[in-house]
Amino acid sequence: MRGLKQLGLGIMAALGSAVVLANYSWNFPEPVTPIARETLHVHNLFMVVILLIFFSVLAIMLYSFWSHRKSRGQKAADFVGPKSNKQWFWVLLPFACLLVLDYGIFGIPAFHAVHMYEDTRTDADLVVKVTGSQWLWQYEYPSEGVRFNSRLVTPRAQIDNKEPKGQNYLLEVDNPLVLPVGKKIRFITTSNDVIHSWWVPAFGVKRDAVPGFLREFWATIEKPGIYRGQCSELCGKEHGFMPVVVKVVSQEDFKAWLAEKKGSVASAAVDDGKPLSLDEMKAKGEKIYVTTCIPCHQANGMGIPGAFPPLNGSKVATGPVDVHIKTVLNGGRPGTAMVAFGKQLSNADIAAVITYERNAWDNKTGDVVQSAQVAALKGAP
Ligand code: HEC
Ligand SMILES: [Cu+2]
Repeated sequence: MRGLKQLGLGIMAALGSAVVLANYSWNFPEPVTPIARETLHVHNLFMVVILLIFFSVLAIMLYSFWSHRKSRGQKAADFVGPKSNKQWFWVLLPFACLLVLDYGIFGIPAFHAVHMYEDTRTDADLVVKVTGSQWLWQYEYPSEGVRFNSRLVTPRAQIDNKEPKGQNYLLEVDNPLVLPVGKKIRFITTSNDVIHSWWVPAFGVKRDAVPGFLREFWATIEKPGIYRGQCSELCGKEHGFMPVVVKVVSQEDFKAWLAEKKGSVASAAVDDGKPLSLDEMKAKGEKIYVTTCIPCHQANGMGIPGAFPPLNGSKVATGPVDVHIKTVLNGGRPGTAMVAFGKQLSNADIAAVITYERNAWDNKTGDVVQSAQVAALKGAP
C-alpha cells in the first residue's frame, strides 16, 4: 500500500512540474485568425474530454485489477462473444461520443470548425495565388498584376554548420508575402511540379498545393506582424528549405507596398528588353546561380557525381546556345531533378544565369545571352 501511495505522489509531482514548465512554446502558436482560434478551442475541448475518458477508464481498470485479484479468490470469467445484450451499451457509448465531438450533433465543435475552414464562398477583399515550386513559393496578386518569388535566404554556411545558426534559421526569405491586416484573404493554391503544402501555424491554415489543381482556403489575419511557416509536404531534396514568411501590415502600408512592387515590376519589364554587357550579365547571373542552382550543381559548377551533372565543361553549357536555353527553360529529361525554370524565372534572369554558366569556371565561351533569345524559345518544343 505504501509503495502505491509513493507511486501516486511521484506521478502527481511529475504532472505538476510539467504544468509549471509548460509555456506557450508547448502549445499552439498564438492564434491570429478566426480559424486558428476555433482550431485551438476544438483542440482544448477535445483534450479535456479525452483526458476525462482516459482517467475514468484507467481508474476502472486499476480498481478492477486490484479488487478482483487471484489472491482474493477471484476466478476469471471464461466466455467467447457477447455475454448479454448489455454489452452493446459499451459499443455504442464511444460511438456516441465520437458523433457528438466530431459531427456536432448538438451544434458542437469540429463540424463548425471544418465548415468554417472550407467556406471560401463569401466575398474576399483580396485574392492571392500561391504556387509551390521546387523549392520556393511564388506569390501572385492577380487583380494587381503583381507576382514574385519568395526564396530562402539562410546562408549556405549556416546550413553546412560552418557558421552559427541565426535566429530565424531556415525560416527567412528574400521576399515575404505581404498582406493587409483585418481583410478577408482568399488563397488559391497550386503547384508547378510536385505536391507542396502551404502552412502557417498561427493562421491555422495548411493546404496542399497540387499540380494541375486549384485549391482554396482563406484567412482574416487580426494582428500585424511577421508570421513564419514551412512547406509541409515532402517535396524533394530541399523540402526543408522553402519556408513561408508572411508580413501582415496595415491597409495603408499594404497599399504603399503594392504601389512600390508594381513600380519594380514595371522596371523589371523594361530591364527585360535592355541588352546588357557580358560583365553585367555575368554578375547578375551569378546571383541567380547562387540562390537557385547551387543546391544541385554546386558553387564550383562540378555538380554531385551520380546525381547532378557538372556544368563546368558540360557539353550543354559550352555547346549550342539554343540547347542550353531550352534545357533551363524546360528542365532536364523527364524524371530528372532539373527544374523547368521557364515557370520560375523571368526571361532576363534566365538569360543572365545562362550567360554566367557559359562564362564561369573553365567555361569561356564569351557568349552573352539576351532575354529576347530566351523569349523566342519560350514555348518552343
Ligand atoms: C534540383 C536540382 C537542380 C537544380 C536546382 C538545377 N539543376 Fe540543372 N540539372 C539537374 C539535373 C538532374 C540535370 C540533368 C538533367 C538530365 O539529365 O536531363 C541538370 C542539367 C542541367 C543542364 C544540362 C547539363 C548537361 O551537361 O547536360 C544545365 C545547363 C542546367 N542543369 C542548368 C541549370 C541552371 C541554370 C540551374 C539554376 C537556374 C539549374 N540547372 C538548377 C538538376 C538541377
Ligand atoms: Cu515543398
